[in-house]
Amino acid sequence: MKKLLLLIGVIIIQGCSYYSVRGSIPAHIKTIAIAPIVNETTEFGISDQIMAQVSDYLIRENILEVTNENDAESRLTIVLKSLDDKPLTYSLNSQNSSGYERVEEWQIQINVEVNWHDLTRDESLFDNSYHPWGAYGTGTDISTDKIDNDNDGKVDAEDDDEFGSPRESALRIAIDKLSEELINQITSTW
Ligand SMILES: [Ca+2]
Ligand SMILES: [Ca+2]
Repeated sequence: MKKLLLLIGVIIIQGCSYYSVRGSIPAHIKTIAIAPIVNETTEFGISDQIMAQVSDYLIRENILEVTNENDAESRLTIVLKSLDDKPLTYSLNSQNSSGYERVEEWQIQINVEVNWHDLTRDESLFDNSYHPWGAYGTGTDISTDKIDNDNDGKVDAEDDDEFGSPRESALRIAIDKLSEELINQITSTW
């Protein structure tokens, strides 16, 4: 009986904690501004892409109102520290005449540092780093490369997220993951 009561208690507490989609965001924070992305890499155009995808995600999830910094109660600062393009797998019979292995699959990884700052109290809400990645092959389109580019268990036609030219699409996938991880962090930090 004690165990049963305990179980019921746990269910009630868990039920309450999922009550709001805002998760545990401090009650006085209702707006967020995204500071201009700092790009410390040589990858061209990636700042705009991160800005667009993270804002889209925030707006779509509708957790906080995205606004300009003058009106915002909190500020998200995103610094792109580095970007790695590295071989993930090699084909089995890949030794060519020159003795080099042929790369069959690549992984593009972005390394990002993020700070979420409470502008009303001038204090940090969190500091975190993220290392999301996407995979791509040597084909023409990631919808037909037989690679699970976002590592979600669905490959090519099974996955709505897998489309487009290899490297650009793998980068989009990495930024999508960044957006998702960031929003999860925002709603679960407190
Ligand atoms: Ca997939
Ligand atoms: Ca694929």
